[in-house]
Amino acid sequence: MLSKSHPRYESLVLREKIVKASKAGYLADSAMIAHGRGEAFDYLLGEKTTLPAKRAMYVTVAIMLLSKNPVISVNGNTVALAIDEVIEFAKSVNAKIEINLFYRSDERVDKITELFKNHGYPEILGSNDDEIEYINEIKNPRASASKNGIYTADTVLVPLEDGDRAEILARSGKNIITIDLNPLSRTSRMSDVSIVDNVVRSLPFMTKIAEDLKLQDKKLLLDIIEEYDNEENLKESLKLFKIDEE
Ligand code: PTJ
Repeated sequence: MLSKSHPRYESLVLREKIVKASKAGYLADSAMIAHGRGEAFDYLLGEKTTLPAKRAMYVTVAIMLLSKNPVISVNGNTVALAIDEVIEFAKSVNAKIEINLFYRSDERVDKITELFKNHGYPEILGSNDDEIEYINEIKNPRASASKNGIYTADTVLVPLEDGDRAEILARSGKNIITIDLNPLSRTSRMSDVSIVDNVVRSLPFMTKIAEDLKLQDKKLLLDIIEEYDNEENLKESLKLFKIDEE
């Protein structure tokens, strides 16, 4: 039993979620390593949502609200840490959710599909019953894409991954957005919008932004997108990492 008075309480709660999900059998074997990497970056960030992250989140919501077929891709870690937050955000911007695993196995996909059903979201894409296409250029199991989801999407949010998929999807003309605590990851560098923040903070934050932006004119959303420079924003994010006492 974790005590709320522990100074690292929130971080320990997240670790416990990862351990529980690992025991439930739907995480990748290396999921804890990926989590540890995220934890380290978050530590250096002061475990707070920064201004550049907030800016990227406004742009994300604007893009998703203007998209015809926005899709949120989820892997084992994202589900373990933030399944309800993903569902809430997807509903707020009218996006679909698709299971896409780097270490894909039918068993893991079934378990995650079941979990979404239990959390009131039976319409999950990328399940073993779904119509799956393959993106040729991607040479690993992330190539699988639901015909009605990532395959035909105009915008894809790919949280918590470091790989070549963002670059390949972006090249195919889709808007690619990531939530990654590591501003130096290949996915962060290759995405059109990179939110350098923890998925557990950014997803609920974006649900709130969506409530506001949904009521605004299309022109304002277009202006938010137009004014944004991801490279500049990533540089600003990087500067906020604390590597000394000052
Ligand atoms: O479920 P699967 O089979 O798709 O596998 C999922 C993992 C995460 C194991 C797989 O995608 C993987 O190995 O990922 P990487 O290459 O370790 O990349 C994970 C990225 O997510 C790293 O850049 C981390 O810094 C970042 N990260 C970790 N935890 C968080 C995070 N970013 C945001 N929020 C977090 N909580």
